[in-house]
Order: sequence, then C-alpha cells, then structure tokens
Amino acid sequence: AAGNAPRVHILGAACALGAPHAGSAHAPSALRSAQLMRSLIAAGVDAQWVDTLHPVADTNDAFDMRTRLELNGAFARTLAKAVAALPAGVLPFVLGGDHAIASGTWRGVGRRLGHAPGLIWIDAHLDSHTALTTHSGNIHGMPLAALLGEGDPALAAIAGPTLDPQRTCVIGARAWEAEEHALLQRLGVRVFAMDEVRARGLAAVFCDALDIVRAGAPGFGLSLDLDAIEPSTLPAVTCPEVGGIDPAALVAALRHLRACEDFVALELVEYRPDLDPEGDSAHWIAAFAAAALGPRPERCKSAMKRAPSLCQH
Ligand code: EXY
Ligand code: MN
Ligand code: MN
Ligand code: MN
Repeated sequence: AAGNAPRVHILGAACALGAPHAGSAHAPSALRSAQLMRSLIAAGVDAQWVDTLHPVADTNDAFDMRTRLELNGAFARTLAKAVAALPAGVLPFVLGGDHAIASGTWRGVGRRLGHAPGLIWIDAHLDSHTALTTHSGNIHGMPLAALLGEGDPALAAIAGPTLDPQRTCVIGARAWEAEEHALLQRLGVRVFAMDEVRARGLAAVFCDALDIVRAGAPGFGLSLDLDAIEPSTLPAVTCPEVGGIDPAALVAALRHLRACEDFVALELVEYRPDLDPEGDSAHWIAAFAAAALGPRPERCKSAMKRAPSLCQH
C-alpha cells in the first residue's frame, strides 16, 4: 500500500437483532469470503481484519421491545468497547450487521478521540425514532436518536461522548415518519434529503456535509447504510426505497475522504448477502470502501480545499 494510506482495522459486527430480518448478520462472513480484503489490498488499502463480534442471539423473533432494546444495547456496548480498544492511530472500519450497531460504533469512536466525532449519516432513512415513537418496533430505526442522547438508556446511554447535532448530518433520506423528522429538526441536525441530492448533485451536498462535520474539534466519521443507494443497482438490503443515490456518484464523493486527515472511522451496514447471489452488491461495497480508505493523494490538511472537483460552490 502507498506509504500514506491510513492503517485500517476491520471489525465485523455480525448482529441483525435491530432488523426485521436476520440476513444482515451474515454480511461480515460473506464479505470476508467474497474477497473484500483482496480487493481492498489491490486498491492500496492497508487493511487488516481484526475481529468479528457476535450477539448472544441469532434472531429477534421471540423478543418483546424491552428485550430487543437490552440485546441491541448490550451488543452496541461490546462493539463500542472493541472500537475504543483498537490501537491509537488506526482507522476503525466497522462492517454490519444492521444499523442499530451504530449506537455502539460512534460512542467507541468518541472514546478514541476524547470528544464527539462529526458524523455524516448516509441513509434512505433518518433512523431517529425512540422506543416511544417507533411505528415498526425495529431498533435499526433508532440509532441516530440514541447517539444524540435521545430515547431509552439501553441504547442512548452507552459510555462515550454524545454526538453534537451541529456536527451531524444525514444525506439521502427519502422515507421517514413525522416524529423522527421532528426530533432532528428540534436538535438542529442538517438533513440533506434525496430531493436536495437530486437537485444539487451529490458532490455539492457532500461538500456542505464535510464543512458541517469538520467544524469544531478534529475528527469525523461516515456511517453508510447501503439502502441509501438506488435499489435497482444495489438491491441487497432489508429496507429498499426507490429513487436512491447513484453508486458511481458515491464512489466519486467518498474518494475525497482520502485527503481528509481528520477522517477517523467508517461504518457500512445493512448488506443482505442472501439477496446478493451474484455478488453485484458486494462489488459496490468493495468500491465504496476502496474509495474512502485508499492511499492519500497528499498528506496536508488543505488538500480538501484544493479539491476543486468537490467544492465548486
Ligand atoms: N423509519 C422506519 C422504522 O423506524 O422502522 C424504517 C427504518 C429503516 C432502518 C434502516 C436501517 O435504515
Ligand atoms: Mn439506517
Ligand atoms: Mn436505511
Ligand atoms: Mn466546501
């Protein structure tokens, strides 16, 4: 790998207890055997698969809300601890699993930094329900509210800094319920809905998102829910929503992260290998990871300012 690629430590999070289907629990093992590592190393990514965490149960079918909150919270606490314990200076790459795991990932990243990271949340959904507002009862619709300190303590009181809403933004949302949208509005989280992405282009939105998450204390991350992508090109997800992000545009945007020395962690969730027999979705996953984690074009911080292709406004 090129000398200045960040050292990447991959943590598998084989948990689907937040989702209405167990399939995404098999994503880490499917991606590992789909040669994700080989394609990352071929792209010059200095990656090492350090561990895969498993929850105590395979499916949540038999569980009531209280039990689901406790089980997802327990897994998230284990994941937060594992992220925090990775060696200083490496870049954690957390592979889900359903999006409920994020309630642990980003607490762990905050424990590494000593303060809350900025966070870009790419998703067709807002994932900002609490147990009191959810319509579905699925915990993977709650992690962003939990990271912002809202909702049941089992998910929202995991050790680590609470996110700063001023340094948090969502990109690609096109399916949500009123209560979760109101929660993000109340907190002041910037939502770049899919309508705005379509109108302005992903590059311009991504540039604004970087300005938001890079303001303040150094360190920001990106949580990619694969259901943000247009499902006709990436169908292997649990909650597809038509009218999504073009995967090639996302690869181009993620490439700009290579120039950001303050980019500290990546998370990729909601892959359903059981819906991907040809591995087409897995190819896009490798492309997203390689784009974001590949060798840096140059080390200096101002590289982003000189990336005219992204920040043309
Ligand atoms: N808002 C809906 C719910 O709360 O169930 C859908 C959530 C989908 C969650 C996926 C991971 O993004
Ligand atoms: Mn999500
Ligand atoms: Mn989603
Ligand atoms: Mn800019």
